[in-house]
Amino acid sequence: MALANGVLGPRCENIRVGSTTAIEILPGEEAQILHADDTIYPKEYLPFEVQISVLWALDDFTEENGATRVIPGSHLKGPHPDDAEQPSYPAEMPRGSIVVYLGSTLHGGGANRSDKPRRALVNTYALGWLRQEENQYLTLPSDAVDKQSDDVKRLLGFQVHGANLGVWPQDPDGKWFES
Ligand SMILES: O=C(O)CCC(=O)C(=O)O
Ligand SMILES: [Fe+2]
Repeated sequence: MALANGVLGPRCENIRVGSTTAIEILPGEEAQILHADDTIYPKEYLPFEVQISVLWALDDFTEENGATRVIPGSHLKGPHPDDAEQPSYPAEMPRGSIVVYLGSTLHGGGANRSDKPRRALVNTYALGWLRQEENQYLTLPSDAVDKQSDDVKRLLGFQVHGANLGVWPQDPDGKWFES
């Protein structure tokens, strides 16, 4: 959270979880196409980083089993077809580690040439004034949201941004009444 706030905090009042994904790459699967996760947003209007991704290894990540491949520095060049031809490197790491990449960094799951699945979780975090990749308000039943701490509710998007953006009566910070 400190990393996410450090990268995104200067451009918003609070940050949001964008998406929460579980990924299992099975033995024999080919490498994913190298891509930037922030292409869900119209980046031509946003000349700065708007999200970061945090990928948790649920198994040891090796080049053989499909460790996430990353092109270091690709966030500096912008979306150019040639960027995908730069060398990519596997984020080899023990289970329980994370790899963090900016929304515009080219990356992708590797090919799994081992005989076991390679599992991961990916959370993205985005500027608080952007629409979230996954619609948490429709995805999560309200009784499940009610059980969360105020900090988790805020992260899920149940929090106003500024004085008026996304007001709702049960906002943990009570902005409904101020707006
Ligand atoms: O599973 C991985 O290593 C990366 C997955 C990924 O980049 C994605 O699904 O956007
Ligand atoms: Fe990705």
